[in-house]
Amino acid sequence: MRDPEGIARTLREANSVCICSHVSPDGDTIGSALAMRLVLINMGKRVRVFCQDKVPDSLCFLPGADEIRHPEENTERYDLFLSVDVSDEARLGSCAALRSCCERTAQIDHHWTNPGFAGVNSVDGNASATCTMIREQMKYLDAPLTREIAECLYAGISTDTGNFSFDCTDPEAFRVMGDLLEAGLPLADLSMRLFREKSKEQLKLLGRAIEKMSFEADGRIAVMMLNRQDFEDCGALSEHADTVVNYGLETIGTQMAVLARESDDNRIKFSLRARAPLTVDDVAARLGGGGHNRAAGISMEGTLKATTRVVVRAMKERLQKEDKARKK
Ligand SMILES: [Mn+2]
Repeated sequence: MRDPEGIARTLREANSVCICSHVSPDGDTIGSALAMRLVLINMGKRVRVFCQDKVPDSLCFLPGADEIRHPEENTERYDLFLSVDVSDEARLGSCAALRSCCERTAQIDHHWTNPGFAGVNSVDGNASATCTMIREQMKYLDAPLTREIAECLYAGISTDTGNFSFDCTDPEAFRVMGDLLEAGLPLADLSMRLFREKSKEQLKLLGRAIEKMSFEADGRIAVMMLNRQDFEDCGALSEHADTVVNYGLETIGTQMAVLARESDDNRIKFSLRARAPLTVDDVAARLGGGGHNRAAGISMEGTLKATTRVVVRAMKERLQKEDKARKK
């Protein structure tokens, strides 16, 4: 349940706040943390933001990103521990230890599965992003929306809604966007940075993967493979291939896509995608992986070709199951 009043009261009572983001941070948890940081600084509080893992390069331009600290660097005490966009305690990672340096705990989050692990909880599984909840929270704090805060909130809302294209994109997301634009959000510049820009290494690798793309099951499955030589030739790292699989799924006629890449630990890493109503989390789970309905991953031992054959076979079986279900 949402509790913006409870959170507002708790924040007002605190003179110092320790804000925490989740492990493997994304735009929503970083945007929420940095927006709250600015809101609380403007209210005269002492604030520090923590995250166990490094902020992704694509988010480093956000105001205050260079102020984010690793939890082990902390030497201070705080009145309040506030986690944002953290669905459960495990997602705090090593930030969990910071709670012993704080008097009270609170959280703002939008995951259905959140068990309400803080002292004061504002949780709403219907919110498209934690950042939309932060915008509402600001109203309860009478906090002015500055251009810098708008940039942070935009990063969260735009990434969690897939740049306003996922099913979770709701009227509230657009209402908040109206506020952000009024506050001077440089939309064209930021959307370029967040959704279009790629490094030369990323683009070269993408070219390589698309050139080698093949199709199975009459074009319904797109298969992409990147071996160690491809990464070397492009001067690229494994993370540069993170969004490559989406291009497979964007091919007309495909319903599933897989990217197989040789990783440094001698394992083969698979990224799976599906269009609705097909799912890939079940395919991944069968082979020891996991993930979401339409975006899942697997890590396997073996050669690139042999393991890819195994994964593609499982994907074909998933397609056949869907075909049978539809005939009924
Ligand atoms: Mn989120």
